[in-house]
Amino acid sequence: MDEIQDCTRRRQNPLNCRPQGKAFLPRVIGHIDLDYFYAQVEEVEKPSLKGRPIIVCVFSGRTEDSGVVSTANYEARAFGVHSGMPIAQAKKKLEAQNPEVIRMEHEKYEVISARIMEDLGRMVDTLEPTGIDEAFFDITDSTGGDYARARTSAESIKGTIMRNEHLTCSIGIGRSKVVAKLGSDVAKPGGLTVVSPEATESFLSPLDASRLYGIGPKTTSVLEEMGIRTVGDLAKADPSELDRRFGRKFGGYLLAAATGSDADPVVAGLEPTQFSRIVTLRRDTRDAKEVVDQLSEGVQYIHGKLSRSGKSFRTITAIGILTDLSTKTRSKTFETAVSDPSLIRGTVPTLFDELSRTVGKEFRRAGVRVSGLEDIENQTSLSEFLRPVG
Ligand code: DCP
Ligand code: CA
Ligand code: CA
Repeated sequence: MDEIQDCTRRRQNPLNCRPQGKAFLPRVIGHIDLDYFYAQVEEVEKPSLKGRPIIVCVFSGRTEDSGVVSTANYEARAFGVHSGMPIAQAKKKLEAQNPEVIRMEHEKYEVISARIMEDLGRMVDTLEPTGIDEAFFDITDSTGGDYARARTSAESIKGTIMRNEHLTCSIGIGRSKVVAKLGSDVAKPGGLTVVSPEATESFLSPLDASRLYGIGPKTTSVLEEMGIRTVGDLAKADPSELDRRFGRKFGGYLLAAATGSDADPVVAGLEPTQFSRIVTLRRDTRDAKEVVDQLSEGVQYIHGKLSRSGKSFRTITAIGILTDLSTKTRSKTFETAVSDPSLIRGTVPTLFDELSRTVGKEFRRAGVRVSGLEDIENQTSLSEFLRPVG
């Protein structure tokens, strides 16, 4: 707990500490990002692909190969393929490699993302998802500001995602969002970077300033004009000169970012757009009734979530994760948002009946999701809708 005492002693710099009583806890902020996400999901679904170059593509449909690469695994990246590259160009680079070309299925990655965010939400104090495969989190309270405990937490997060989804991720831990984000960047793929408060300066200073969050090519070239190349150079820059060149707000941010003292808090995720629950079945089965029975508590949980949040929903989805780890879903969407939770209990068995008839394998895990959430006010619930007026 030396860090806390130290932080308390350095009362002059409470920026990256959180007051707790008379002391300050060093903030412990994390950033997690899944590795080559869409492509890794495809590998998990079909392990025989592992080791081969994979490109996940969005086909525009105009000609056979028109469209762009959504992402590629590291085997494909080794040949210069990257996100956003035209498919034809990527295929050319991989001509001699026999690449696996896969059509992007957004829904599939969404389901997995939602499951991971749910697991994460239970393991951290505050979770702020920032994209389909990444999030900031705060574990200051649960670790007591102790960076050794933070390492253990991060390892257990990685372990949970590996156990539940067979996916690797990269995590950075530090005293600010900027440090945490850089930490996960340098850890990529598959690593963990823990930057304790004392190590912040030596971690940041050799890195290129262009790697700081929010610094694009334009800012980089102005910084270069000023003779600033590394984060260390930026930390030593004249604050008034930075203000003059970039304005007070961004100038101030640059200096804070470069010293790892940006104070931006982790803010709990935006309004939920869905509620879901997934369970691992007691045994692999294709029997829809058996699956639905084991989901009873999950459905109860979603009922509770809906009524506490005052939300209505439009879509109910049955999710089946099969023994080969592929994810299959079947949904029902109502014409108007509905708020009667008993509709879930009524609909889920039918959806699983259909699902078990169409999939050729047994279910290993199963779940239910309601999505298309809207605030209940101004909504007509289906039961109201069906009730004769007057
Ligand atoms: N994505 C996309 N188009 C882009 C960039 C990304 O469709 N131009 C999708 C596919 C990615 C996912 O978003 O798998 C996450 O994006 P990341 O930038 O985190 O990239 P990856 O996860 O693919 O790779 P990395 O290991 O570098 O994080
Ligand atoms: Ca990623
Ligand atoms: Ca990402």
